[in-house]
Amino acid sequence: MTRKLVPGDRLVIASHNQGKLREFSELLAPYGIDTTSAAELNLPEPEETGTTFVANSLLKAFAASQATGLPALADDSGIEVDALGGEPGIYSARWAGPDKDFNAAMRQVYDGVVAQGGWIDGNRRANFNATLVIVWPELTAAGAHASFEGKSFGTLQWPPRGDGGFGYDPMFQPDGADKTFGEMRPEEKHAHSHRARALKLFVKASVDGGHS
Ligand code: ITT
Repeated sequence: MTRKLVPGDRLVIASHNQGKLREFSELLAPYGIDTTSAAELNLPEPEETGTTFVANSLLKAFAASQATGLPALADDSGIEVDALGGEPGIYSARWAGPDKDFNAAMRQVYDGVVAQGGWIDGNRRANFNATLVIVWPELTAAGAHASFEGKSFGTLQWPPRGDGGFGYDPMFQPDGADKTFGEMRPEEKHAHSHRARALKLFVKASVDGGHS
């Protein structure tokens, strides 16, 4: 059995990250879905004990769905730096520490790359990953959840540029662009972003009228 959201259906976005929530509301606006969020509902933040994007995303979606009885969509995401063997990856939020200091986290990425042989072209490749999981509370077993992955490949920049977006945006320039995500307007970022790509797959599979 498959399930699709129709206009007016309620969906909880299982996130407390205001940057992600802003992007989801922009990207879902055309479909008339009534969205709320884990942050707005004051749901507890589950501990991210998984070792993969999909495991952590499932854990967040499941917790929000259990707490609300609503379909829940979670996003586990991060930046994977080639020269760092894919780190920080699923630990991207944790590199910013309890104060969510992304200037310090970006500096840690920069220092790590420098330590791996220098801030040279071949060392600066990276990609963002977003893995979305939808949990349908009323479905069981096979149909109860599904995952969708989007990636954006590009080059790390130093110093960081722009004050738009969130997280690591000012130090990432997607391929085919001459601006960092931090310098882009929201719709420019969506044209290149991992989250918009994953959401497009979600919409196609799970939103009525989302196939076009
Ligand atoms: P939730 O779990 O509540 O959704 P979180 O910030 O803890 O919020 P994650 O565990 O998925 O989310 O961590 C992902 C981190 O990766 C996030 O905090 C950002 O720093 C970074 N990140 C993900 N997508 C990004 C994007 O589009 N631009 C910049 N940084 C991004």
